[in-house]
Amino acid sequence: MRIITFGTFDMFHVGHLNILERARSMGDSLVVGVSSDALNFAKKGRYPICNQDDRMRILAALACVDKVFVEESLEQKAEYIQRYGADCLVMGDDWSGKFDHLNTLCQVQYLPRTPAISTTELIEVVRSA
Ligand code: C2G
Repeated sequence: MRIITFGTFDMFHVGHLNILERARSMGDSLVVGVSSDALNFAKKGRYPICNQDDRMRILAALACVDKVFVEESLEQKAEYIQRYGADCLVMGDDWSGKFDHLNTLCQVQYLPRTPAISTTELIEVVRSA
């Protein structure tokens, strides 16, 4: 079973590692769509701290990740699922319900987020240090 997931994975932290390891353990391979810098700018009005090439290199180096690609648009998930032959889409539960319409193409599973850590909180902690 091939699993697919998506994310920015900026300032990579243990919450990111947890969801990727859990996603990988649900199947035989894990493909990760990494949100492009441009997509982040469009979505959040700022660029990620780490650029997309570095974010992709970090993900590609993980034992639990088999393949990475650039996610250019949030609306292209159906196309990516088909292109990479994914059987299951895994996302954190901050996205709960948002991708249910894709369950005609593959299973859709939401996993609980790791509490008390996020890129936003890391930025705040560093800023106020
Ligand atoms: N995550 C988690 N626990 C945390 C923080 C993040 O499980 N404490 C999960 C998120 O739920 C998500 C993944 O890690 O599934 C990546 O998180 P982000 O980089 O914040 O992803 P996001 O910017 O939400 O981009 O197409 C969807 C987007 O690309 C998702």
